[in-house]
Amino acid sequence: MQAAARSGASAAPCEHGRGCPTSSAGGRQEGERASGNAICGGFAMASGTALIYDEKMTTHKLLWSDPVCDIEVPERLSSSYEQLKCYHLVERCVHVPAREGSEEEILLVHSSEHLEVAKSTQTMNEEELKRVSGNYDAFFFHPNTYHCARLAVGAALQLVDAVMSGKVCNGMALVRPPGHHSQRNAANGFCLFNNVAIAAEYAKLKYGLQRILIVDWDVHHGQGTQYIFEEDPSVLYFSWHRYEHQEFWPSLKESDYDAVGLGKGKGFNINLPWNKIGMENSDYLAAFFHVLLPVAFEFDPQLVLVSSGYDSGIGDPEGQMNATPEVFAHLTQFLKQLANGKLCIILEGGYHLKSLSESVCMTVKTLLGDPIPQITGEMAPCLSAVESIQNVRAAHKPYWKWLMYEDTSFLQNLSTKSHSLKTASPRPSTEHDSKITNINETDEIEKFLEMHMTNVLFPVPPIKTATTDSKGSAYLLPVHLVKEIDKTEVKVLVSAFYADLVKEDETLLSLGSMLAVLDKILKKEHAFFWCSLPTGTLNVSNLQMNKRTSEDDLPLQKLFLQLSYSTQPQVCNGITESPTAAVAVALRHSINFGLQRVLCVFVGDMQIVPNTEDGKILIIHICEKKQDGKNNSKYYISLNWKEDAEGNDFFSAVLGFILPVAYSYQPNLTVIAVGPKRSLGVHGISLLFALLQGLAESRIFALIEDSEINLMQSVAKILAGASSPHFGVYVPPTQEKVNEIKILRDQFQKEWKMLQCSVKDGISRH
Ligand code: Q9C
Ligand code: ZN
Repeated sequence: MQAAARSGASAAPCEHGRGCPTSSAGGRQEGERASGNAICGGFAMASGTALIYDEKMTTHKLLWSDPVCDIEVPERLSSSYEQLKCYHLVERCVHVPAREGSEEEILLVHSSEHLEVAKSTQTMNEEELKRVSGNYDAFFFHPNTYHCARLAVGAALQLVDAVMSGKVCNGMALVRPPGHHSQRNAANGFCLFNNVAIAAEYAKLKYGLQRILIVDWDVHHGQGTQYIFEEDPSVLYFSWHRYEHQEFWPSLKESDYDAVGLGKGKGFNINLPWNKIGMENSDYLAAFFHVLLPVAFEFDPQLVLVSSGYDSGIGDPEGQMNATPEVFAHLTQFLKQLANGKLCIILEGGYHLKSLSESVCMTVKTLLGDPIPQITGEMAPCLSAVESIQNVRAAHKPYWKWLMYEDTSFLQNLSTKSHSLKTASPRPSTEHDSKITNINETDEIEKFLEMHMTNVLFPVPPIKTATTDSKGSAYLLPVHLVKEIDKTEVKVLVSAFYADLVKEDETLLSLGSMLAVLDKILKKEHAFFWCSLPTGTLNVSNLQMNKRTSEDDLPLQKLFLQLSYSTQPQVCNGITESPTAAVAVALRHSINFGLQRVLCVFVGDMQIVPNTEDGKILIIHICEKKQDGKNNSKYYISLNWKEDAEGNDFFSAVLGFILPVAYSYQPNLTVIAVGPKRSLGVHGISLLFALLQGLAESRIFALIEDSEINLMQSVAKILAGASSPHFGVYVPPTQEKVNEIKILRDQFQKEWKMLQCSVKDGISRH
C-alpha cells in the first residue's frame, strides 16, 4: 500500500477564483487518500494516478528575442499545475518525484555527440548559447537547459516505472523541454532529448515489453519519434498533425499518410495529416474511431505512451485548431481501455496557457476516473478530415487485418488542394502583424474557455456505481448498494404508467429494484437530505441562500450545505438484474422524467420493442438474426452479430458503427440491456460498456437478465472504474461481418455523420 505524498493545501482558496468550480470535484475526495493500490474482489490491482511535476523545469527559458521560440515559456508548466491545484486534482494524485535521466538512459536514443553538445552548454555565456542554438531548427539553450532536459527524461522514466511496477495504474508527467521533435543527433522544435522515445526504449529494456503504442496528439508531427522507430515493429507510432500539404512546419514529405514505416517496421508508423486548420472535436473523434483505435486494439499494446501536446486544442497560436478541452477527456478515456489501463501521458506542446491548462486538467480528471463531460460541437467530421482518414486507411490496408475487407481506396483529388490555390493570401503577413492580431484572439479564447468550462464541467456524483441487493451483489465490489423501494411504494410509482406490466408480484419487485437505481442516476436527490434533517429545523421560508443565518443556527447552515450539495446527482451509473421487460419501463421512465435522448443498446432477444418514432429513444439491437416485423430506421437499428468463438471480433462493430452512431446522437443517458439468447460473450459486452462511458456524462444504466456472475462482475468493475479491462483475444472480423458494417454505414452515414470514413457519398461538415 502506497501512502500519498500530498502537495498543495486542499483548504487554500483558489487564486483563480471564478475560473475554478471547486465544487465540481464533489465531496468524494474529502478524506479519501490518494493511494496507489486497491483491493477488489480479493485481488490487489493497480489503481491510482501518478502526477509528476518539478518546478525546476521552469528554469529553462529563452534569454534573447526570438519570435519563433518565444511561445515555449516556463508558465506553460506552472499554470497547468496551478489549474490542477484549483480543481483539487493534485491532492487526488500520487505524487511521484522527477529524477535526472542518466547518460546511459539518454544514449538509448541519442548519439554521444548530441549528449556532449548538450552537456557543454551548461557553462556557456549568452553569446555562446545563442551560437549553439543557431545550429538547430527552432531551439534555444539556457545554462539550465541540460539539467531540465535530464529531469524531463527522468520524469518520463519515473512515470513508466510507477505504472509498470503497479504502484499506480496510470499517470501524467508535466515536463519541459518537450521531446518529440528531437532526433538521435539533433535538437529541434523546442525539444532537446526525446522523452517519450527514451521512455519506450527504457520500457522495452527494463520490462521486456514487445509492444508499445505511442499516441502523439500534439498538433506537430513528431518526426523525431518517427525517425527513431520507423524500422521498429515493437513500437507503433501514431501522429496526427497540421500539414496543409506540406506547407506547415516541419514541412516534410515523410509526414504524409504514405510514410507507413520501413523494413520490419512497415505498418507501424501511422501519420494522419490535417490539410486544413480549424479541426474540431468531431474530427479528432473520427480519427480515433476509424483509424487509431481499431489499429490499437489489433496491435494490443502492453503499454501506451502519449506524446501529449495540447497545441491541437482551441486557441493555440501554432495549431489554429478548434478542439475544446473536454475532447482530451474522451481521447484519454479511450486510451485507458488499452494495455490493461497502463497509460503514461507526457507533456509536449501547448502554447495557449488557458487552453493548455484546462486540457491538462481534463486529462488528469479522466485518468482519475471522474465521469466524462459531454462532448460539444457538431458531431460530423469535416470533408478534409474524412479525406485524410480515407487516405491513411488506404495506406495501411496491406498491414492490418481489420482493414483487409474494407473497400477503402486512395483519394487523389483532395478538396483542400484546389481550394488553397484559389484563396492564396494576397499579402503575406509579417511575424509582427500576426502577433498583434493574435493577442486579441488569445484574450477572446480565454474568455470563451472560462465560460465553456463552467458549462461543460459538472459535479462528480459521490457514488460511482449503484446496484440493489440481489443474489450476485456480494460479488460486485466496489459498487454501492441502494435500498430497494418498498413494494407498495413501487406500485404507486409504477402503476400510473405501467399498469400493464405489473400484474405479477415478482415483476413488480424487480421493477422496484430497477427503478430505485435508475432514479438515483436520473434525479438530483433532494428528498434524501430532507429526510435526514433533525426535526424542527425545516423552515422553508428561511431557505434562501442570500438570507443570513445566526451563528447558533448551525443546523440550518448545515442544511444549506446539504442543499447545495444535494443538487448533485447521487450516482453516476448503475447495474440491476432485471427481466428484459424492465427495459421498456426504464426507457419510458427516463423519457417521462424529461430526458430528450436515451440510447439503448440491447443485446439478445427483445420481447417488447419500444416506440422510437419521436427520436427520444435510439435503439441499437445486437442479435444473431434480424427479428421479423421490425425494419431498420433512423432510431431502430438492428446489428446482426454473433461473436466469434475463438476470441473477440466485436471491436470493429463497436468502433466502426456503434460508437460513431452513439456520438452522433449525443444521448443524455445510455441504457445497456442484456437479454436472453445474447449473441455476445462477456468480452464483447464488456467492450460495449467500456467504450460507451464517454457519452451522457458517463451515465450508464445496465439491465442484465438472469446473468452469470461473471458478466455482472465484469460490468461492475468497468463501471466502477476499478479494474483494468480485459476484452479477450483480438480476432479480425470476417468478410461477411465487415460487409454487415459496410451496409449499415452506407445506410446511415447521412443521418449519423460520425460514421463517415470515406468521401463517396457522405455529407460532411464543411
Ligand atoms: N518557421 C512542440 O510543440 N515552429 N514544438 C518553427 C519555423 C516550431 C513546436 C517555425 C514549433 C515547434 C513541442
Ligand atoms: Zn507541438
